[in-house]
This record gives sequence, C-alpha cells and structure tokens, in this order.
Amino acid sequence: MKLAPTPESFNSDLHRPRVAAILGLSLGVTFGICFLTGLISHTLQRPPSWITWPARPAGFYRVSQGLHIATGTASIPLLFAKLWSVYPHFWTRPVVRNVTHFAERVTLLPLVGGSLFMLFTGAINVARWYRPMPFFFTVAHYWVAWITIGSLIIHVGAKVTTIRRSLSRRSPDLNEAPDAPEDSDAPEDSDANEGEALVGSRSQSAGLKGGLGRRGFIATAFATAAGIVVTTSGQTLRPLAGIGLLAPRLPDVGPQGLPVNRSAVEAGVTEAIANPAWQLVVDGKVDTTLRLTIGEVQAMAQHSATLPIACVEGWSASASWTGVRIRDVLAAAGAAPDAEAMVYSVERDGLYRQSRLNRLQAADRDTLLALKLNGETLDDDHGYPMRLIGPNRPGVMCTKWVTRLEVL
Ligand SMILES: Nc1nc2c(c(=O)[nH]1)N[C@H]1C(S)=C(S)[C@@H](COP(=O)(O)O)O[C@H]1N2
Ligand SMILES: [Mo]
Repeated sequence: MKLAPTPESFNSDLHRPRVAAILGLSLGVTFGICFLTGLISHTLQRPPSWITWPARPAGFYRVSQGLHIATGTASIPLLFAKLWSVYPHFWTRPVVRNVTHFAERVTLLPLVGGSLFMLFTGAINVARWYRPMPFFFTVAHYWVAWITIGSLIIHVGAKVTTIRRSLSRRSPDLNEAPDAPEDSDAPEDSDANEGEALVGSRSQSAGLKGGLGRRGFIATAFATAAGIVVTTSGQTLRPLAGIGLLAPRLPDVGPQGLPVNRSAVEAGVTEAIANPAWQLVVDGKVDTTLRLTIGEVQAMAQHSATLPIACVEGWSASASWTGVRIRDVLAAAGAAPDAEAMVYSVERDGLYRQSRLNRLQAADRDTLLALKLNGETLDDDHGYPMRLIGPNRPGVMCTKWVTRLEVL
C-alpha cells in the first residue's frame, strides 16, 4: 500500500490534461487581454517620455478599462477551476524530470502566487477594500503583473506539447492520466464505463469530449465567470445595471446621476470651494499669469461635450459636460499652441489632486474645464466650481475642484 499519493491516485476526470488545457487556454486569453489593457491604463496615467497618448477615440480608455476589469473578474473562477484540475501534480515524483520540467516547475510559484495576488488585489481594489494592502496598490499590481506574465509565457512554452496533444481530438493520448510522462502508456479510457451512447457521440462533440463530469466542470467554470462578469458589468453598461447585483457602483447612483469616488467633504475642500474669492490661476510658461474669478470663466466661450468618466476601478458613466476649453484658457494666457499643462485641485493631499495634460489632450476641442454637468451647475462632489474632463482620459485624471493650470 502506498503511503503518499501520486498524481495517478487522483483518477477523477477533472484532473485530465484536457480539462487543464481548456481552462489554461481560456486563462491565457483573459490574462493576455488583462495584461495589455493594464499596460494601457498604466501608461495613460504615467506615460514614459516616448509615449504621447492621443485624446481620440474619446471612449478608448472606457472600453479598455472595462475589458481589464471584465477579464480580470472572469479569471477568478477560471483560475480556481484550473488549480483544482491540476493540483494532483503536486505529488509528481521525481520532483524534477528534466530541464524543461524544471523550468516549468520553478515558474509555478511566481505564476500561481502572482496570479492569485493580481486577482485578489484587483478585486479588493474594485471593492475599495484597501486595508489588506499594506503597499501601494498601483505599484505592486503593476510589477507583479510583469512577473506573472513572464512566468506564464515560460509555463506555456514548457507545456506547449502537452497542451497541443491534449487539445487535438484525434490524439491517442487524449486520455492520458494527469502528468503521465510523455512516453509512457496512457492508462485505459475511463469513459468506457459511461455507456455506449457517450462513446458513440464522442467524435461529434468538438470541444469537450467524454465524461459529463469534465464537461459539466468546465461549463460551470465558464458559467460562473460569465455570471460574475454580467452581474458586475452594470457598473459600466447601463442596460445591465438592473442585474448589477455584484457591481460595487452603478452608473446613475450619485449626485446629478453620476457616482462619486471622493466627496468634497472627504477631500476637505468644502470651505475652499464656498469661498467667493475663488480663483483659477494660469501660470508657468505663459505671457501673462491669469487670475480668473468664477464669473470670468463663465463669461468665456462655453462648449459642451458628452464624455464618460471611466474610473480605473471599472465603473464608468457618460454625461454631458459644459465649460471652457482648456486650449482657450491656455491661449488667453499666451501659452504655446503645443503646450502641456499640470492641473491642480484645491485639495491639499490625496493622490488625485493633480493631473497632467499632454499636448494632444490640452489641444483637444473637448478637453474642458467643466462648470456644468447635464446642464446644471456642478455638484460640490463633482468638483464645483470647475473640474477637468476630456476624451480618452482615465477618471483619476479628471481632476475636481481645479484652481490652477501650470503651463509646462
Ligand atoms: N481632486 C480630486 N479629483 C478627483 C479625485 C480625487 O480624489 N480628488 N478622484 C478621481 C477619481 S478616482 C475619479 S474616478 C473621478 C470621479 O469623478 P466623479 O466623482 O465626478 O464621478 O474623479 C477624479 N477626480
Ligand atoms: Mo477613479
């Protein structure tokens, strides 16, 4: 009698390489999209010197970040299903078989650890539960993403033969036991005891050959992924708001029908924005430093644009904004037409009290210092007396309670 289990002691169909390959392939797709959209979000917020993001298409960030959150969310049940499918490999002996096997095994720690870290920190950030993170979310989430994707690439490289073989329908190794060495005899087909009908229908069932257990397991993982994506997408797709059971925020709940991340009270700006002596200062590389009252800003040419606020945390909502064009304000101060600018809030601390406008964003016709939201004066919580809004701009960069533009 064996004292320790071997991968072969776990003879459930759920541990077949084909199950792992199908789940792994789906995870490859969701992780891939999540990584790329994550890079987009990161470089939009902290562009390296060689990237000047265009301001168009206006809704690009909204779609990209929506995909980021959706694929990250979908990955959670897929990852747990995949881990369940492959955990018998834990008992593989010898621990290391050859160089490829060694590379594959060594990268499992950063791969599994990194994946769990990414999905957990992403999920709690969306839920705005920051306490379990004694580190700065964006920095950690960014660097661990590289580690995770790096080990994923090595993992797929090491597994490519197994993946291809277990996915090809006609392969004689289709029913290979978990972790059976490549040249060993595959154990008997356990589908045999499932009756003629199933065996007969085998060749037609394209994706998920054989046992109902396997098929049901994969279907459950996909259904769970789809289910939580659909019930959280209400935070960005209005038609789904009605079933947004798990959506942390809904697009039309909040003052003036828009959600708020940080209220005027939380930001500690209530006194400053109620001060009748409020000024918008335009300085830096200008001909004349401007100090404009709210009335003077209101007296400038007003423009309206329908633009979304797209928060990094996945919710987004579209609204009509009215105010002055940034480019008009910069021109009035005599700034160069291709000027860049920093935008500052009256808020004293807080990570989002300032943001940068690159030359394309600053020059765009729809980049506004908005005074109105859907035709009404901005609510205090939406940035009264004025807030930055612009096309293809992450929510965190739509600075509220703007009091200064510094031309760079
Ligand atoms: N000054 C300031 N502006 C800010 C923030 C902030 O904390 N302080 N939060 C940002 C974030 S994270 C988002 S998503 C949007 C939310 O905009 P809303 O409250 O108008 O919906 O405002 C942005 N502007
Ligand atoms: Mo945000």
